[in-house]
Amino acid sequence: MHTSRLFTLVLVVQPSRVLLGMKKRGFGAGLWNGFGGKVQPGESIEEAARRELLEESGLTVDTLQKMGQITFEFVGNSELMDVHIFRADHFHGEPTESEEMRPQWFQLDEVPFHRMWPDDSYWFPLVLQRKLFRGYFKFQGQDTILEHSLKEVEEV
Ligand code: 6U4
Repeated sequence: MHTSRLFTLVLVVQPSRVLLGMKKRGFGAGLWNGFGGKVQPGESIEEAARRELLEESGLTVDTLQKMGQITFEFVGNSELMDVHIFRADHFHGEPTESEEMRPQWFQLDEVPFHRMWPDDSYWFPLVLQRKLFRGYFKFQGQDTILEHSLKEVEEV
């Protein structure tokens, strides 16, 4: 039996650039990623997304658009990660380094996919095109995708 745990991931996207954070510790350390983490008891997924964005980047947003949901399975780990992915086009504040993340803007044609989770190459373009999606990725370690599926959907 696989149980799953809820996570959030927020991409702040502007017309020519996207904000990513270098994860300094914990899961995915050394990789550029969106901002997010575990949904805590008593908060909604969107509340968690806003909290993690603020904690990790220093930014607040008015509107978060739901873009996708991806289930990750890691061989040898019975807990699935259920990651809810959001996009924000406007923000308040200045990107600020936290204990967990070092934020940096990247031009949209210079997204550092070789230093990101390998699944990002598949779904990141959909976020930029405002396409909604549902996906599944099965990993061996952090580098190898053994199986995956990804489809566009009408509603997340
Ligand atoms: P702690 O340190 O326990 O408070 P927390 O910030 O709650 O951690 P963390 O950092 O473990 O959670 O969250 C993992 C983050 O990594 C989430 O935003 C989801 C994201 N993530 C996990 N697997 C991913 C993958 N394969 N591709 C991707 N993001 C992934 O792009």
